[in-house]
Amino acid sequence: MDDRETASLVEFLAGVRRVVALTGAGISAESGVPTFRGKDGLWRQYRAESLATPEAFARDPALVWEWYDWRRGLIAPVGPNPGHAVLAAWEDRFEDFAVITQNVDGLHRKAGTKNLLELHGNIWRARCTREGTVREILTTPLPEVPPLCPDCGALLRPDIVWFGESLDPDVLDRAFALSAGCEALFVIGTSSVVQPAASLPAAAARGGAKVIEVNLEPTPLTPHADHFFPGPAGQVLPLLDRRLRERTGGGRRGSGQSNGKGRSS
Ligand code: BV8
Repeated sequence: MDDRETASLVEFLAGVRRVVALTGAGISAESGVPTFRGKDGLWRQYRAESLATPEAFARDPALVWEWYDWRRGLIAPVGPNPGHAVLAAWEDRFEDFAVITQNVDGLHRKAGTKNLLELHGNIWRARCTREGTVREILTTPLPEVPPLCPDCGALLRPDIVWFGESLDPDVLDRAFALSAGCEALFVIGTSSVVQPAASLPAAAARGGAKVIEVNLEPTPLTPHADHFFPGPAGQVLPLLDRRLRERTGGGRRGSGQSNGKGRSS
């Protein structure tokens, strides 16, 4: 990490209150959860369009459930990594901190993050296709595939947003409001191609926020980011956090030195 760049970012962060982190599959990679497009990306084995869509589920619900239960089996034994832990700790570091995630693995909540928006749902929840009731199902492997609603016997579906499906409008509105109102937006471990999530950094930049990207490699967002930290999130975030604690002596910050918006006057 470029030391001067880190120092100037830490100096800036020492004076801000409202910070948001947008995360993707990359923040869970060091926990052992496969990413979508990385070399162990799920898409290589299974074409997303063939499984993560309402059409695929209508065509063959058992196949789609087998795929999700396979992913649940991968996620169940793993835990959050230092990247998740830093973001959980930043809820106490910054006056107003939130995590917006594209991940359905539930690891941010497991790390202790409370102020969390799950844009694309959660793999540990299922929804009744007739009544719409949502329930948590933690057992994996699933006792029956496809699982049926214990109340009405109808098919259950993963409580996940599939391609071609709209996100929960309330969750989406809050994600855009948080992004547009923050002073700093961290964009961590995402390929920044899936919409509408990939439009959140632009909303933050329009609101005057600094956009800080952490990724193993450049993405379509990199040319537009104020800072790009190349490396694994589970190493870059603890380093940034340590520098911030050294600068601020550990306590909660946000003495309002900056003009309340990302770019100091
Ligand atoms: C919608 C749940 C209304 C499922 C997911 C505009 C233009 C073009 C297309 C569209 C558009 N608007 C809508 C679309 C269609 C589509 C879309 O965006 N398609 C893409 C492919 C172009 N969007 C939708 O369908 C959305 N719905 O818009 O509805 C509508 C509908 C149709 C048309 C118009 C409007 C719904 C999108 C949500 C779909 N559901 N997930 C499931 O999980 O099974 S998306 C899924 O893919 C993930 O949730 C995530 O969002 C995305 C994967 O992206 P990443 O998380 O970034 O993961 P990826 O593997 O790609 O990248 C990992 C990155 O991490 C890499 O950069 C890698 O370098 C880095 N990395 C790896 N290790 C580390 C690391 N970084 C740091 N540290 C490490 N250790």
